[in-house]
Amino acid sequence: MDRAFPGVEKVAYEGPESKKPLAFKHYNPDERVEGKPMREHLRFSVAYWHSFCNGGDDPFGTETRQMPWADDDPMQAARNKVTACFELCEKLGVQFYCFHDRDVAPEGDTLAETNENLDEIVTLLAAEQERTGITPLWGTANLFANPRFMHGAGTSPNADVFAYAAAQIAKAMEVAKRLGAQGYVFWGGREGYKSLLNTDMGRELDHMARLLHLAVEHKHAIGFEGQFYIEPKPKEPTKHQYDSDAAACYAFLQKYGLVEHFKLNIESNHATLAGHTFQHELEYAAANRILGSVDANRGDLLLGWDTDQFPTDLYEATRAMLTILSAGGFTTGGLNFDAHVARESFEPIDLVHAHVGAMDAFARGLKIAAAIRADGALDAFVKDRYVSWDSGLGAEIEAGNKTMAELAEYMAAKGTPDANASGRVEMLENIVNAYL
Ligand code: XUL
Ligand code: CO
Repeated sequence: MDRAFPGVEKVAYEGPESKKPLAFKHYNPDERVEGKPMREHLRFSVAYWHSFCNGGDDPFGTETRQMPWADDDPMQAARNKVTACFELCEKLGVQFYCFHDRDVAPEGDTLAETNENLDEIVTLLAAEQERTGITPLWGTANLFANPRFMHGAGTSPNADVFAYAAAQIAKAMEVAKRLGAQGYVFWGGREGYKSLLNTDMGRELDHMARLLHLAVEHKHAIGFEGQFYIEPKPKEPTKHQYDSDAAACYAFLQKYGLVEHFKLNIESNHATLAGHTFQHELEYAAANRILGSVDANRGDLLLGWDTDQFPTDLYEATRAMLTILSAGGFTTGGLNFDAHVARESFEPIDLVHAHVGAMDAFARGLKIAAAIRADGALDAFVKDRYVSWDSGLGAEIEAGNKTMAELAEYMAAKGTPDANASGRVEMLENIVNAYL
């Protein structure tokens, strides 16, 4: 394979007036927003699996995508994907990529052969990283595609499958270390159940926690310094996934003494599958100081599955950036486009259009969120809404200085509480719209 995206130049920032499809209208990497260049706020990442492995098949039809990196020899295809990935990242000006072990190299007949395949490709990835300065935002292990994981990985009733998962994680973490990945994600692909009739839920949760504790120990043993994340998702492929949403993950991490070792990787489409908004999940993670990274994509609210579309909704991007900015922004995390092109968008250039639009949507969301924050209209309203807690009775309750009996006595003497103030929901929605 020569070039995967021939004829595509490096995508340039041309400003909001540009009509050129493959130009950024809003993403200007060096432009400073709240004192920091946009590239450092947004930390975009290309997802290896959707971009270079997923050919567009669905339950009703075969692959449609033209993939110049394809080859009958799976190792040659893997080598070609490396070239294609770095070509795409360079042309987009994206600094990061994310991958599962099995995205970058095919499985062999034995674990040893599989690891050899991986090592060969990781050497190529390292060379391309050296050439370009592009590095992994995070790595992960695919513990869901191979039939051996049909009952789960960490939650499998088969202890040997648990051991296989551990071996795979150990190797994937070593690869992440070698490539300088800033993080490592645990998405519990099949860590859940199809039927409770055959499931010992309590035991499965204990096993999952054991696997994560082993991962923490191994991380320290090999000196990998990346951040660990759990990626919540409520269903698909299992009927119920244990990491169903941010709150379930937080409860799990607390129960098993893992909170200090993990943050969350919040995915927009997973939030909506859980019956939450994307912003809800981000806020919940931020409120509990476990907001780590984001898989930026979009679902279709009329469909009940993980459609993983590229994110182009400005309102959604604005809301997300409001929460991310107020949480202090990303440190090790970033915006990974866990998204694939539509089955009918089958040409390589469609992948470039998709990323350019998504990057521009988040750049615009960032600028709009920063403008809203600069005026302080929303923040001032929220602060004022809780003013009764800033002094007097509220401050005493917050400080733990009042008993329930004292509050009963206080209210008995006062008779009725101070009047409520309006929540002004529509006024606030109008304020946000005024910036879009
Ligand atoms: C699946 C999903 C995964 C994780 C990484 O829905 O989002 O691709 O992001 O395993
Ligand atoms: Co994801």
